[in-house]
Amino acid sequence: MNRVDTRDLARRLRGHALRMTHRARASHVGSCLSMADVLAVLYGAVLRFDPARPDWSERDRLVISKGHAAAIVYAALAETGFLPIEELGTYSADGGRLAGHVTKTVPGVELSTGSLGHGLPVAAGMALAAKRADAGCRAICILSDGELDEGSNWEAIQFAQHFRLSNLVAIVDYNKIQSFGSVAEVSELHPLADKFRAFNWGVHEIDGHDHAELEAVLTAPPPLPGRPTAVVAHTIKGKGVSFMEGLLAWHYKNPDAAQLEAALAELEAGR
Ligand SMILES: Cc1ncc(C[n+]2csc(CCOP(=O)(O)OP(=O)(O)O)c2C)c(N)n1
Ligand SMILES: [Mg+2]
Repeated sequence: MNRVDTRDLARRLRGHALRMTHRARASHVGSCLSMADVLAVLYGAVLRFDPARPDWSERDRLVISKGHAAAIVYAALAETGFLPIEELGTYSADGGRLAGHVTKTVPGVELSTGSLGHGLPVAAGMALAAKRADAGCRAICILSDGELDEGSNWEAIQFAQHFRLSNLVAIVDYNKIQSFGSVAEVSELHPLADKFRAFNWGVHEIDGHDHAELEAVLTAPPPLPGRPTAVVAHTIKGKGVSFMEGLLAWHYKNPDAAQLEAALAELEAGR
């Protein structure tokens, strides 16, 4: 994998997600922008993959458990050579393969997701299989914070430490907002890092928009040797577009033409 400028990649991913949700009149643009930096660092500097061989047995397995953020996941796959960039114009369109939630028939996607709470259990199974095969690859799962309301996650968190899945990484996109309210209102998670620690996970707690921090923790050995790793990534829903940041409404709303233009101008100005 060639080293890329991850900030530039993140900016392109944000631009794609804005255009895609505008064109498709689709929801979840705030969810996409929240994880743009995490995805850019993963694909630009961390993951082991080969777009010419999506099924390469030694690839790292990236499971996107917050499958509603599909637009930016497809954007990342297009920017890294799994899909033609032009295909992003078919996002959520009839007859296309880029469905509104992450779908496994798209090259580079490991698991269809959208029903929250399934990604981490499957990623734990992938990590266990890789460990038993001595394959040397990792399973990395991106979860949303609201998704941790699902009990299946906590079963997987317990399972993963028991089987000493040191090749498993859970990245929590901790933007403090879910679909009908803040995390604090719906089901408070604080102190989230301590919860993982209590389950015998090693934990990094970082700014999920800081590329240097992201790259450092995602390339480091497990902080708790022999155990899985949680990256509690503090983020801002809608990050990168001033009038979307931290606002619940952009979980559902899509940008109209004027808002798209304003958002793209902000991204351009931020270069
Ligand atoms: C099992 C399940 N219940 C409900 C939903 C509907 N739903 C879609 S996104 C979402 C929550 C969004 O908030 P969060 O999980 O924090 O994700 P974010 O967009 O903030 O990253 C919900 C409840 C779902 N997709 N799956
Ligand atoms: Mg959230």
